Amino acid sequence: MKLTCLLAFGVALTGYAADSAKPVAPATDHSHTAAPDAPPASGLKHELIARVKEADFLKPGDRAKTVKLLIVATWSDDNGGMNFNGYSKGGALYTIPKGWIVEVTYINPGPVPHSLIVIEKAAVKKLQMPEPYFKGAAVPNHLQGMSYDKATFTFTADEVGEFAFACGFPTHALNGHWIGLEISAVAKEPTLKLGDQPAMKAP
Ligand SMILES: [Cu+2]
Repeated sequence: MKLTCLLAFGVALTGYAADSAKPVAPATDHSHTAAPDAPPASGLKHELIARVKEADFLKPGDRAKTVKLLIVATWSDDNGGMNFNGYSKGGALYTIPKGWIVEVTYINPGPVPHSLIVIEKAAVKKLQMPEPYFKGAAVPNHLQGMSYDKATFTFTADEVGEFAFACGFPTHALNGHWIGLEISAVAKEPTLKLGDQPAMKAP
């Protein structure tokens, strides 16, 4: 099992290295060479996201003006795994009314370290991440990232503007590992837009 994990880790790293040099998805179909009980080539720990569905990405909070977000790194192979909830380069967008409290759960089921931090949208082009824009709006050790793990953080969306949920691991945001966060003075409730789908509300 240990050997298998190391092998999967190596494959994922190789895939990532290739991806950062050339923006194409790494080959992930090694099923014909893998043992029947081997994890997929991307090395995901599926138990971390076993019961997660798209409807869990945005849920009502337990109190008024509170919302729960679930943001999963490496949800799909999109952008070589450098995606959140399956989207990269701002392809998904959370809209939160100003003043709401945002409770974020972050999961990385994969072996490649990622993290999550709220920054101004313009900062996704920076090589190094700034500090979180809102107080507390990042997972611990966001520059180091974490693999096979989850973390939570809460912040108050007390300023209107265009922001991003970005990966704080150096160079990842620059390579597209971010989705959008708009804090709105006019939105009445939180929504999530995934790609071209209509914006969805919390169920
Ligand atoms: Cu990342």
